[in-house]
Amino acid sequence: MKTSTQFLTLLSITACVAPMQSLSAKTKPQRPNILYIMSDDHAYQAVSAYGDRLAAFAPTPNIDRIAQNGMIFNRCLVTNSICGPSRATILTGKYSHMNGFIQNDNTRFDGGQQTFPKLLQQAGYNTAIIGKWHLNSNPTGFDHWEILPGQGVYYNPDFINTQGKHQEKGYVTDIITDKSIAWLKQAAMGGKPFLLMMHHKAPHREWNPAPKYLERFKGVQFPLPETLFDDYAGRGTAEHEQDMTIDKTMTIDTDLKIWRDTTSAKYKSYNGRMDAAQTKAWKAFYDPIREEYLKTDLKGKDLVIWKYQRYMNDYLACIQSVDESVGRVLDYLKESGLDKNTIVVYASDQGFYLGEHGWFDKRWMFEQSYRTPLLIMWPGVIKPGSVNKDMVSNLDFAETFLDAAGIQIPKDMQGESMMPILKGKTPGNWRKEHYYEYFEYPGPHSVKRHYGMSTERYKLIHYYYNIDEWEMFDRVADPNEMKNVYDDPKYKTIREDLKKKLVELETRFQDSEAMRKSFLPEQKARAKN
Ligand code: SGN
Ligand code: CA
Repeated sequence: MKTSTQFLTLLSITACVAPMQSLSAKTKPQRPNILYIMSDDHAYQAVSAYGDRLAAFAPTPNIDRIAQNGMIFNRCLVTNSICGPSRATILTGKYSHMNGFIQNDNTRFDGGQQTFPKLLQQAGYNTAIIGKWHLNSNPTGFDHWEILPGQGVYYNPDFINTQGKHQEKGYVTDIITDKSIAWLKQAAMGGKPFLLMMHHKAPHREWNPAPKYLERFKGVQFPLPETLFDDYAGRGTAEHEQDMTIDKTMTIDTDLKIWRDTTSAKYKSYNGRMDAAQTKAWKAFYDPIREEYLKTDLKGKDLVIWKYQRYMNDYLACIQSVDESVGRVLDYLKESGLDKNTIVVYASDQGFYLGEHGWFDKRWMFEQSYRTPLLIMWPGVIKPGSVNKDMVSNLDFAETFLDAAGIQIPKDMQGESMMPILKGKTPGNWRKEHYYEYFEYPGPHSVKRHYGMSTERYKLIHYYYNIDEWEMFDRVADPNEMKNVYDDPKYKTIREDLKKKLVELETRFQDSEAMRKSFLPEQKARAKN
């Protein structure tokens, strides 16, 4: 199914569509620029173009412009719902067990391996990455890189480039945008097509909004998710033993900025990065909330709802800066005329829970973290206002960009080019099943290791470490994924079929029980000795 479209073939097709018509037969057609914008932990529920429950309350008009001018993907899935692994998959077009970056903790991306930016660079693209990287080794395959160390911070952040580390003044989302636009300006003069990966830190925990957006949602009561008070009845040990609830895990102090002890070292170091004006804006906003909180002495469900509202205020306010950033770069592309030949992609590294199942964070194969927002515009190729429902994946991004640039897709990449989909024609043999894996246990939020597969309707999940439990969900009968039907006799035939398909997927992607075992902490400890 791999459509390794040759450059000329691609052009003969795209030339039929509007803006390309300006090219005379003799002009050497240009390869498209690629602007890949990725945020960190941006839930599809918080992109208003998806029309989810928050859409009317916290619109993202600039991100939505990409959908209006291009295509929105309703089911873009990730291979491993966590930061570094998603990024490594995007770069390599390979599952974590193949590219080696299986989890955030104690893992270093092997920058010597094949990545799509390297292949674009070798084919004459000018390549850059600006913003969050989080792969523990320095970027390779980029003509220019300027990244945040690790997770990075929101206020007056440090950046690393080939010269070392330095601090910048301001708010991280704005700085990444300024740097990106500055790079675009000079890249446009070089005469080469470009790839820019603009990677935001926002809206990652602890959701620190910019001073100008602190009050953006003042007084707004956000609608609650139906499953905020999920008790995990009927589901397994993994759901019962996780550590990611708004109720128990989310902290009043760092997460919600309601510091009860402002003399604590933690408080001081937390706010230590802010300058006087930033601190003043924060105090003006959070101090009255703190006083109110201390007075009211909320408990139980009332406290969970209050925390959820505070969480949404800050999370969505961070996204306002991201949306503004997208607006600024789209405006710049238009002003400069670059928009005509630039593919603009907006995605997140994974999805996120905004109170669904009582959670924040990600990691699971349930929809909110398994799905990631994806919006792409490409004038003359993608029909404006297109909606796609196919199961696409972050595994496909590398292949798609290479294909769009007319570069042969290496055989060892494991995804598929989405080029036919972008042109509005999903191939008949497009994937009907998607394979998933998650490794970071023990680790933050205690989500047990699992792997599994999904079809459009069903999901099959195997938790294999410390426990040996299976789950199966029917998203049509149970869209909120609250009922494990694995042992329900009514589903026996479907279950057996899914299990067979799961084995086929493992084989196809060169995964196995032995492979999973090789990544267990016990194995790693043994390997070190
Ligand atoms: C930090 C966060 C976690 C989060 C991981 C991974 N804790 O450890 O909540 O799951 O990052 O996030 S925090 O208190 O430091 O914010 S990821 O996006 O990098 O995968
Ligand atoms: Ca992330």
